[in-house]
Amino acid sequence: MRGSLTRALTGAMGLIAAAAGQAVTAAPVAADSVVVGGRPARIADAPWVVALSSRDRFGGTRAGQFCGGVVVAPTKVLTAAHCLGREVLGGEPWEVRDFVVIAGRAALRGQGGQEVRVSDTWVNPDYDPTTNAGDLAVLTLVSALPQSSVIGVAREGDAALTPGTEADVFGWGDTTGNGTYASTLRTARVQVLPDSTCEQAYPGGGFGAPYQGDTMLCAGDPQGGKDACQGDSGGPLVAKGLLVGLVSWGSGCGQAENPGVYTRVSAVLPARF
Ligand code: 4AZ
Repeated sequence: MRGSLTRALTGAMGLIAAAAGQAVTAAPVAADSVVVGGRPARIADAPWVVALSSRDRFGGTRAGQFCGGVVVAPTKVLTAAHCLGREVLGGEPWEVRDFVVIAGRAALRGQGGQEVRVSDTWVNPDYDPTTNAGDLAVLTLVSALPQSSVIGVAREGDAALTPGTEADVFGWGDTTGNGTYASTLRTARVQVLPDSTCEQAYPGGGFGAPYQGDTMLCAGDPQGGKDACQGDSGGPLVAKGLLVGLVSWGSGCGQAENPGVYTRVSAVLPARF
C-alpha cells in the first residue's frame, strides 16, 4: 500500500488488512454508494462476468470470491495482473490448488453456473506492480464456456473509448467503501473520462504513481457516488457492448475528485488473444 491509493487489494485481503488495523481505503462514501452506487445485475444480461475464487484462501461464505474477470473467448478469461500477485494469493497461481473461475452465477451463495479450473495463467510481462501499468493477466480454462458468454474487446480508436461515453462496471466488491462485500453481482453506470482528469487526480510524486493513459483508462461518475471498489478488481468495464477496461486501482471509492482507474485493454492485450 502506498499512501492513500488503494490497489492490489481484493475483498478478502481488505478484510484481513482491516482486521489488522491498517487503513485499507480512503474516506467512506455515501451509503448505497459496486461497486458503490450500483444496482443488482442479472447474469443473463452480463454472462461474460466471472468471479475468481479460492475457498481455501478466502473462505467459503462468498464462494471464495476475491476478484472479478471477463470471458473474451470460450477458454480465455481476462483479469487484473495484481489479482494474481503473491501478496493476494500467498504464492503462485498454480500453487492455489482450488483456484477456479465461477461463470454463470450472480449469487455467490447459490449453485448456479459452473466452476471451471484454470490450466494456464499468463501475466503481462510488462505489468509494473509499482505503478500498476499494464495490469492484465489471461487465464486459460480447462473446459470451454459457451460462445454466448463471450464479450468482444474494444480496439484502439473505437467510439466506446471516447470520453463521455457511458460505461458499466460489474463486480462483487465493496458496496460502501467500508468493507461490505456484495454476495450478488452488482453494476454501476459511470462514464469514460479524459486522460487529463486522471492525470490531475493522480499526478504521482509523494504518494503513489502517476496515471499513465497509454496503459490505463479513466472512468467514473463526475458527480461522485458510482464507482468500482475493493474486490471488484479484474472485473469488466463495458461501453457500447464492448470490453474497454478492467478494474485496477484508484483512491477510495466513489469520490468525484478521484475517478476509477482501469486497465486499457485495447492497449495491453496482445493481438494473439
Ligand atoms: C481495489 O483496491 C480498488 N475506486 C479497486 C478499484 C478502485 C479502488 C480500489 C476504484 O481493488
